[in-house]
Amino acid sequence: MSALEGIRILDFTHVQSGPTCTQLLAWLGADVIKVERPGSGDATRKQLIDVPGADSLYFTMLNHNKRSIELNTKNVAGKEVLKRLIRECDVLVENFAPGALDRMGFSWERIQKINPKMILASIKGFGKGKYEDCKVYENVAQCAGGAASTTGFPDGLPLVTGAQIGDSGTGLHLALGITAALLHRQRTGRGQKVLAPMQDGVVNLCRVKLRDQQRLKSGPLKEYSQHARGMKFGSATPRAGNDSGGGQPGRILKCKGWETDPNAYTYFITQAAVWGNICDLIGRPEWKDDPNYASPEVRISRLDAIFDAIESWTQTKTKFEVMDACNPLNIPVGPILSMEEIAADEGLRRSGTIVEVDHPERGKYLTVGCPIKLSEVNVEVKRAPLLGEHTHEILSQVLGFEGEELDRILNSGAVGVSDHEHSG
Ligand code: CAO
Repeated sequence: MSALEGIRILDFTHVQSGPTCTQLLAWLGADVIKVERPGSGDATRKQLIDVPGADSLYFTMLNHNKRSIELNTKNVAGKEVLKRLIRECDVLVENFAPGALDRMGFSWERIQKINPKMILASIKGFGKGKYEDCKVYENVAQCAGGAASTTGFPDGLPLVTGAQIGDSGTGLHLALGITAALLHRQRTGRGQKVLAPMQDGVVNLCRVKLRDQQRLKSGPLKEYSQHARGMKFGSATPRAGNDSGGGQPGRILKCKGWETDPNAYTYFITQAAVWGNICDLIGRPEWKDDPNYASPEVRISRLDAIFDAIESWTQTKTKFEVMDACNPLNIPVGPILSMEEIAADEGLRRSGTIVEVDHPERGKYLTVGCPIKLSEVNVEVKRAPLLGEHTHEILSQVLGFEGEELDRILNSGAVGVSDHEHSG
């Protein structure tokens, strides 16, 4: 039995942030019904197209295990269908621009009247306050959440990261909020509103940088490369390059082949507990007892020299050879893996985190499966639905429309019934 079996989600999400949340819930067994505008659906279906005529990877990789209904929720009959969906579902998830649900005629008060146990879960760019009406995309959230100001090199521009911490990160936060609200409802019988603002989610993920902001009052941040290089700290947490964010200094170092391979690098952490092993490995056993190198406190001002010496050693090995040599000695290192290498990674394929899915329009494609592993739940990744693939099925089986009533809805112009409806 799936963890969330029996939970029905009215999925009003689009683009990336909301769909990552409902995809997680679908993987964990919820019945996710994605409501899409007739004719076009989620805008990402036709964004970054790689196979003409087929739904994009952008869409298919964010909407697995869901059903799709095409419904114009601004049409009278469409609103009637939406009302029935609200009655039949446990959770309504949305990430529209602020106010869109109210403009559609479905305020929180009205939703509660239709279904008093409903959980209304929303992603917005900002929480309550000055910016609450703003539309927000991934990189805006990364900038407004403090991530960009602390990412990059000290002498360079602020940088956004490839990890989608604004969108997918907030989707994760919302999924946790929803499961908590479901548990709460089980005990109290009451629904509630759950809000995950993207700025707040990014701030949560940047917690160590706010830690450093406060530490600045007590003097320079000694673990930052700036300190050893004699650079002055300003009033805000600076960009730290590839310095480790914790108390164990780390850097990205060149490996064999770096001249031609942009990813021939390793992350190397000089964890204090294994300092002796590092010295032996790189051919500097004398550093173990040298008072200039023997303790973390004295090493901090010599990090450039230390990492130069380690790099002289890593450059003689491939990033995987570095891993093989360091792991038995408990030295924490990590190869810089390219997406090409991730796609081919046997371990990730075995664990179901990288999976191949078959799609009627695009054929086989790779996607990221459920990254959370439950010992009692087996997640099968099913392809994303075609637009309106389940309109008829949802109207009749979930909402109980039949006969003339079903015909009336089907002919009202409020729903789209796709050609693919019965293609499975
Ligand atoms: N039937 C009829 N109308 C529908 C509909 C349906 N099935 N589904 C959506 N609509 C309507 C909405 O009601 C809204 O209409 P109004 O503007 O008249 O109220 C309209 O479509 C557009 O919704 P939107 O404003 O949310 O979409 P947008 O493309 O203009 O903005 C985005 C996109 C992402 C910037 C905005 O939704 C947003 O800020 N969301 C919250 C933050 C967020 O999740 N951002 C991450 C996105 S991923 O990077």
